[in-house]
Amino acid sequence: MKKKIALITGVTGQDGSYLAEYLISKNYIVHGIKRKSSSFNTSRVDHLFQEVHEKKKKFFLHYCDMTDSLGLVNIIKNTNPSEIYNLAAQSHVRVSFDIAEYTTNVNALGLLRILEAVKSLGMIDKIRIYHASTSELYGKVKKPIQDEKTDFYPRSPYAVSKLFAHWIGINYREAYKMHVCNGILFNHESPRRGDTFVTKKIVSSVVKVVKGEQSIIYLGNLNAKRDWGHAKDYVKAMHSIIQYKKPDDWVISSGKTTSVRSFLLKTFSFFGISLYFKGSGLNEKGYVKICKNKKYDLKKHSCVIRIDQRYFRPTEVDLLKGDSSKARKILKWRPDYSLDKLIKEMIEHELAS
Ligand code: NAP
Ligand code: F7E
Repeated sequence: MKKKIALITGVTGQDGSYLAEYLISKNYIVHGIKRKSSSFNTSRVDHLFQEVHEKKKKFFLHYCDMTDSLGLVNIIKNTNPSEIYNLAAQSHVRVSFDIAEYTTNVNALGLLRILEAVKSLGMIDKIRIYHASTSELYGKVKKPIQDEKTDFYPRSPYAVSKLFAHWIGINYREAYKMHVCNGILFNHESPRRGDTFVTKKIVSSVVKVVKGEQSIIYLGNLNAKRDWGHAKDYVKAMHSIIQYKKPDDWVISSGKTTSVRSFLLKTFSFFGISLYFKGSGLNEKGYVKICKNKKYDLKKHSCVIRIDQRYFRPTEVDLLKGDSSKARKILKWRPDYSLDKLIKEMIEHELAS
């Protein structure tokens, strides 16, 4: 049987790397786009490389950038994919306030460039496109639980750029009958999460604190609530979404919401450590209440958490909680990971590295 060919933008990122693995396991040939960097940026996919001269190669990388229209045209033409997964993005919400124009160029116009490339190459009927939309679109939420019908209220340049991409995908679907799907994915994490996202930062910092390599963890808004899942579960949903007979928009979420504070407490509790908090706002501090494990030299009442203004956003998304009933019912999508299982895996990875 002829192998399916997929093209993944953002293949060197958290999701791109898990998706590439998943598609290879399903017998796909996977082409990925990496951008030029003066330092190595392929650590998440290095294990997928095969000898360049090997005959049955399943994984290929191509230099390009989401800001390079002609480069995208050439790669789509030369790789001839039947599925494109557009995962490339400047994906950090806080950073999008600092580099708003760049974020918009990559995240909003990036998808438009792909759509135009597919259209001008005359490949509309040959290619299905999955776009990485996001729960950040809900922003200042209009409903306590968000689904595909909930109105959007984006709260950052990142979210506004993704709003454009979301709608331009729908517009090309309706205008040119392109098979463009939006996966409205809620937060998903893993040991491969970028170091400056809150879950990865908390896990790696807590491990450093218990090992005695760091004394204080500086964080921002501890009261924000997120609906966290595992990236491995979420890339499976991407594949199901693109296989579905008609292009559509899908919420993918765990359905549970947890505050940053609770995530922090849970992570410490894996080491037998409980905390208490004193003070408020920027003066709030977290202290060790009990350290059950004698292995860790953490004194009772020692301060381990402080708040730093720099990690706050000018406009925050306070609460996200997704209703993924549609995907669960129609696509039969079910996550394997609970939040505790996710944290455990992230801690074990951190301890081993
Ligand atoms: P990530 O780890 O930050 O990966 C982003 C990828 O995009 C990386 O491969 C990055 O390359 C690449 N990229 C950035 N700018 C680029 C450019 N100008 N040209 C080409 N490639 C570029 O993000 P992720 O967590 O895997 O998320 C994947 C996608 O889902 C993103 O679009 C994100 O916005 C969206 N999303 C994520 C979540 C989540 O919770 N993870 C939830 C909803 C939606 P480098 O490796 O060189 O930096
Ligand atoms: O922040 C709070 C922060 O940066 C989560 C991206 O993948 O998911 C991600 O966006 C929460 C926020 O992720 C720190 O204020 C507190 O409320 O891990 P995050 P995010 O902003 O939710 C969505 C769905 C995407 O689409 C994005 O691409 O945690 N927070 N203290 C902190 N956040 C960070 N980063 N660092 C802190 O020290």
